Amino acid sequence: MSDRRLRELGWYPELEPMLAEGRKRGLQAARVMAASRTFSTLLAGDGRQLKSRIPGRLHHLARRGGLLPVVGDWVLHRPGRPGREGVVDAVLPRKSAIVRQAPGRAVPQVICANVDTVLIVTGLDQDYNPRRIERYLALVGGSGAEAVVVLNKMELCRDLERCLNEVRNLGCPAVLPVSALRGEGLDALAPWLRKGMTLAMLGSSGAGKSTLANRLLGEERQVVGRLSERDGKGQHTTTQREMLVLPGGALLIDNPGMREIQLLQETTTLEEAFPDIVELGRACRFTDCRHHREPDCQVKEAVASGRLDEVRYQNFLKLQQELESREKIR
Ligand SMILES: Nc1nc2c(ncn2[C@@H]2O[C@H](COP(=O)(O)OP(=O)(O)OP(=O)(O)O)[C@@H](O)[C@H]2O)c(=O)[nH]1
Ligand SMILES: [Mg+2]
Ligand SMILES: [Zn+2]
Repeated sequence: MSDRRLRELGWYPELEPMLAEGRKRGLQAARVMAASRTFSTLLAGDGRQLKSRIPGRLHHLARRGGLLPVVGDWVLHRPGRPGREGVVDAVLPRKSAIVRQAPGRAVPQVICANVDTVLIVTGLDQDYNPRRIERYLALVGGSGAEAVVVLNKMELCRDLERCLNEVRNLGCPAVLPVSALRGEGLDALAPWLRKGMTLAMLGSSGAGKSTLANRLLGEERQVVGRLSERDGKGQHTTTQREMLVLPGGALLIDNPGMREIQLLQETTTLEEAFPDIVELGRACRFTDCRHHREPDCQVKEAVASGRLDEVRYQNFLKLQQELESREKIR
């Protein structure tokens, strides 16, 4: 039987037979708190953090559809001798997986696993965009996790009722206004923060995910970034995905801010994703302008004059290129 301590880290009974088999071979179960291509930081049932190597065998299997550890995974590992790192032996089946579209890659990428609840964190400043929230809801919809929309920076919102209604109309029953900075509204998160529950925060850079993590931790552990003075966006302060253990025993994954392009579904068209650019492009000299190297391009003109965000334009070019290469493959 697995002990209570594993359950407190989010263990689920379906994995029990695999652990029993693994124990016969001297393997132990642990949860991935941080992951790179070569190493995982594991949290063991006794609360210890261990460094464990990803052997070539797992990379080899991954090329044929096997799993490589991501944050939130349960793994079987062989502990190292005292003071030495161990080795990850196997990644156990996932009960949920948060997947994003990686730019320039055909296969969607799993960013974290075994999450019970995704907190879709949006700032009620320039970040607020119901259409983007809708895309996050679609992404979480297929993951096996429950979605909760956290409307952060509530003290900056002039018409909170309107925003709340707008987001509730997207079909998500749980919409919570909070101020991570001031520590307001956080009690409403309690039902999702019980011991052994796993949460992951998704949202754009600057939405306040790490600020919220620090609030829930009760200490300034995660680095918080400033917003750019030019466009009020975040600066991708968090770069490492990491699982944190909250004082009440819930596990919280702080993610780096997502870029617009990583939210796009397989079926997305350029027109759906970038209606503003399509609109600007109506005035280009060539009707089939790709807004890249063509002369008299109104889209490039809008970037040059600051009316169109440079990063958004770059994302447009990336998606255009990606869609064209998909066409070629077909
Ligand atoms: N006014 C206000 N500002 C906030 C609030 N929460 C966070 N911020 C500010 O928003 C900025 C970005 O916060 P972060 O917590 O670093 O944002 P993040 O989502 O972790 O961003 P990345 O790590 O880049 O993805 C900081 O200047 C925070 O002080 C809030 O409730 N109200
Ligand atoms: Mg952050
Ligand atoms: Zn153009």
